[in-house]
Order: sequence, then structure tokens, then C-alpha cells
Amino acid sequence: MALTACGTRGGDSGGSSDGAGSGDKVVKIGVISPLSGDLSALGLGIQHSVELAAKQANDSGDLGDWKIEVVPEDDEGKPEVGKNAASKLASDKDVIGVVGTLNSSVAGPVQPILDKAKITMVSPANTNPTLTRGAKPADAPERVYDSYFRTCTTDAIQGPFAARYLYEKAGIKELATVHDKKTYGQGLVDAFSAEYKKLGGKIVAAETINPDEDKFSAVVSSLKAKKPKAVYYGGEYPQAAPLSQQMKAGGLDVPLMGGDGIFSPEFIKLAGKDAAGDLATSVGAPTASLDAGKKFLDDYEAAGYSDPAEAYGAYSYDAATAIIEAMKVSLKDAETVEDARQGTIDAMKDVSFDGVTGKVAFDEYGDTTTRILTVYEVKGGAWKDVNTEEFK
Ligand code: ABU
Repeated sequence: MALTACGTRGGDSGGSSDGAGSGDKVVKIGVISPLSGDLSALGLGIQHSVELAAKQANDSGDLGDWKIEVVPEDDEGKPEVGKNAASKLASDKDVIGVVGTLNSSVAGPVQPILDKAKITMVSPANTNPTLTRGAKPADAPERVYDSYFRTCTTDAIQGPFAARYLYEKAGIKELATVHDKKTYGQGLVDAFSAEYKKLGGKIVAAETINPDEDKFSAVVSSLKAKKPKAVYYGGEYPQAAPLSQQMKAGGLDVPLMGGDGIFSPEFIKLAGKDAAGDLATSVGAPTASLDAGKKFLDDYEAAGYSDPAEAYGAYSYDAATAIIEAMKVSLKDAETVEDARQGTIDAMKDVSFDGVTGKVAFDEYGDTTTRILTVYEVKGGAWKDVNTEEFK
């Protein structure tokens, strides 16, 4: 066994040690997510869920002499910061894969850096369709980076899923849209609006907000004048919560509905009692409704992390497990991690396992093969699932 030329213990970026592991050779999985700032609740859940997957893999001994270390990098939810994090991980010869990012807008500049270094990237949360299928995802899909995969469904499904729920199940035939002008928010509203109009729904107002602000009185006045029966919002909870609160305070007492970017207990904490009746879609079935998901949540709790798994915990655990499954193939005969990087990307196309979110496998674009989503409603101060379906 050639140990001398292999990965170093500890390496050069100070990764956290996860699990007993019997290995002498270190292989690193990076995490790029917001570990500080107003999206850190989601980002920390991503980090700890990857740590849990790494610990369990190390404890299992399935990787032989190799031991996984997790290297978390904070992107603060900002593209430029994410780009620097990606460059740092790409220059660490022991990094084989990265779980992240949370934000589609951060994934854009991160993808080419990791791809150039042949590092596998698996996002648990990026839902913008262009990241896998290029500039024309519906009409002329074209895979952009062979190294990029995701365990979450995309907004090409999430937007229409929400539109059908509001139009067909909730009976809301006219509404307003608002988005934050970011990659995710704008893309989600576009996908939602196309389906809603196709169904016969009327969009009485289409507004935008500035994601750096939290005072939306001008937008609320403008929306109120058009008398929408609901407001569909594209963006994340730090802006969605004050928007919901200010809508109700301003006399526009209709539900706000958003996508997975608002599906967090943080939305309810920030919006307070005004959140009652608000709606969100999120990817997959509720984690606790699946036996494997329940076990994941129990294991997560037992591990004693200081932050909850949050909306993307289970998807991050499955993202890390997908990389680990590919590593079982690519590291088998590799002398160094760098030797195994391309092999890991190649092995990802054959990864298929029963994860904590359901079946995990990827299509020819790197997208998850599952199309299940759930609608949640704020009831009694918590998100309650009201409709889980496979999108057809
Ligand atoms: N999917 C919701 C938030 C993350 C994103 O920007 O895609």
C-alpha cells in the first residue's frame, strides 16, 4: 500500500475531523454555504448534515484507509465571497468534492472554479434551472458543467407546482407577484407566472423589491391598489417575512406564498403572528414523513449540533453521501486525492441509492431524478405540510 505520496493528515486548510475512521489518508469534502449573516440558519444546517454523513462514513470503515474531513467555508450568501471560498478549496489538493452552495446566485461563479479543478459539486438547495441546463433550460437544454449535480428539484418544477396549488386547490384566480431580482427569486416567479397564466390565472401586479432593504411600504401600497387575492414571492425569508408583516399591517390581508427560500422557522420567527396562513413550497416530502428521514433527524439530534438541520439538512446529507458513494469507486486505486478527482465526477453518473430524502440519482444534466414537492402552510406558529405530490 503506497502511503507516502498520499493525502496528508490535516492538510493545509484545517478541516474538522469527523468520526473515528480507520484511515491514514485524508480526503476532504468542502462545504460552501452561508455560515454567517441572515441566511446562516440554512447554511449551518447544511454544514452539520455533511459532517454527520462524513462521521457515519468514517465510522463504517467503508472507505478503507481513507478518512474524510469536512472543510466548511462561509460564503455569507454573497457571490464574491463564494468565489473566494471556491478558490480556496480548489487549491487544497486533498479536496475531492464540495456540498453547496445554498444560493443559486452564488453557485454561478463557484461552478467554473470547482469544475476547472475537477472537484465534484453537489448542491442541496440551488433550484435555478440554468445551473444544470444552461441559458435555455426548457427549449434547448445543454449541460454546463459535468462536475455539477444537485439533490433538490428545480424551479422549473417548483414554480408550476405552486401555481397549480394556488389556482386549482386554493381557488385563487388572481394574484400579484413580487421578487427580489436575484437569480433564484426572479427565476422562480417567471416559472410560476408562466404556469399560472396557462391555467387561466390573472396576475394583477408584478413588483420587485431590493434584497438589501426591509421596508416595503411603497410596494405594499401599489399591490393593495390592485386587490390581489394572494401574493406570490420569489426570494428568501429575510425579506419575505417583513413583506408579509407589512402587507398585513398595511391592510393587504392575503396569504403570501413563496418557494423553498422562505421555508424556514426563521420566516415565522421574523413575521410573527402575521405569518398565519402564509404558504411555501419546498423540495421533496417532509423529512419526518419518511423512515430514513426520521432516522436522519434522530441521528442529527443525537450528534448534538448546536443548530437545527433546517430545510436542506436531509438534502445535504444525501449530497455528501452521493459524493462518498462516488469516492468508494474513485479512491479504490488512487494514490492521491487529485488522482481521484475526475474519477469521482465520472462515478457520479452511476450513483444510485436510497437516501434520507428518497431515491438519490442524477439525470444526464446532473439534476435529481425525483420530482416530489410539498406545500406547507403556517398554522399554529409552525409550518404544517398540506400537500405532497409528484409533479407530472
Ligand atoms: N432554492 C432556494 C434558495 C437557494 C437558491 O438560491 O436557489
